[in-house]
Amino acid sequence: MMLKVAALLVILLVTLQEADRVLAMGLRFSLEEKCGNDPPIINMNIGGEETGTVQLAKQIQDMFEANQAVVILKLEQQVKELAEGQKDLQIQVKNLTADLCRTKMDCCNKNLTCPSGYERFCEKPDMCYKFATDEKNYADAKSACQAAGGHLVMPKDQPTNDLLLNQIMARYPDPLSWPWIGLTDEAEEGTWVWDDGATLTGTGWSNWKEGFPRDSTLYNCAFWAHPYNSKAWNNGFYCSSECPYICEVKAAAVN
Ligand SMILES: [Ca+2]
Repeated sequence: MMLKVAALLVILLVTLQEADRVLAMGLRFSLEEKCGNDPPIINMNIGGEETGTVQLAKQIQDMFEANQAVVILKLEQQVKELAEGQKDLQIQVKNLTADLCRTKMDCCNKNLTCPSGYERFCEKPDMCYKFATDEKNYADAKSACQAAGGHLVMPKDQPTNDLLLNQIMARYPDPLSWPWIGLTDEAEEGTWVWDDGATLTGTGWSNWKEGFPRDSTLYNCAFWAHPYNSKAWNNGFYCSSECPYICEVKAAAVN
C-alpha cells in the first residue's frame, strides 16, 4: 500500500513539472517592431517568475516609450535639417542682394548727373526725368521741359514705358491726374510726331489705349491715362487743358 502511494506521488510530481515547463514555453513569445531604417527590436517574454499580465503591460509600456523616443529623435533631426535649410536660403538671399546692389551700382555709377528737380533711374541711367505736378496746357508744359534743355517725355519703347508707368502710380496718386507726354498731331492731323521731331510710325512701337487716338482736329495732344484707369496713351483732352506733365533730358557728365 505504501509503495503504491509513493509511486503515485512521484508520477504526480513529474506531471506537474512537465505541465509547468509546457505552460512556460506556450506563454513565451517575442515581438519585433520595425520603425524606419533603424528599427528598435523589442522582445517580450511571458512566463517564468512574473505573471503574464504584469509583464505584458510592462513590455507594452517599454514599447510605447521606445517609439516615443524614436519619434522625438526624428522630429529633432527634421528641425535641425530645416534650420540648416533656412540658413542656406538666407545666405542665398544675401548673395543675390549683394549681386543686385553691385549691378545697380555698376549701372548707375557712370559719373552722370541730372538738372535740379530731375531724377535718374538704373533701368535707364542715361536719362533724367521730372514728374511735374503743377498743371499746364500742352504748349506751356512743352516750354517748361525745354527750359531745362529737354523735351516732354518720349516713351518710345516698352522698357521705358514700363519704367515710367511704375513711377506714375506713386507720383500722381490722383486717379484723374493724367500727365502730358511729348506726342502730338497738331502739325498734320493723323501724323503723330514726338517732341524731338521723330514720327511715331518711325518708332515702330506705340501704346495707345484701345480705340485711340481719336481722329479729330479737336484732339491733338497725347497724355498718359492714369494706371488706375488705363496704362495706355490717350488723346481725349483738348491741348488747352491743364494737366501735369513729365519732362526728360539726357544726363550730363560730371565735370
Ligand atoms: Ca488729332
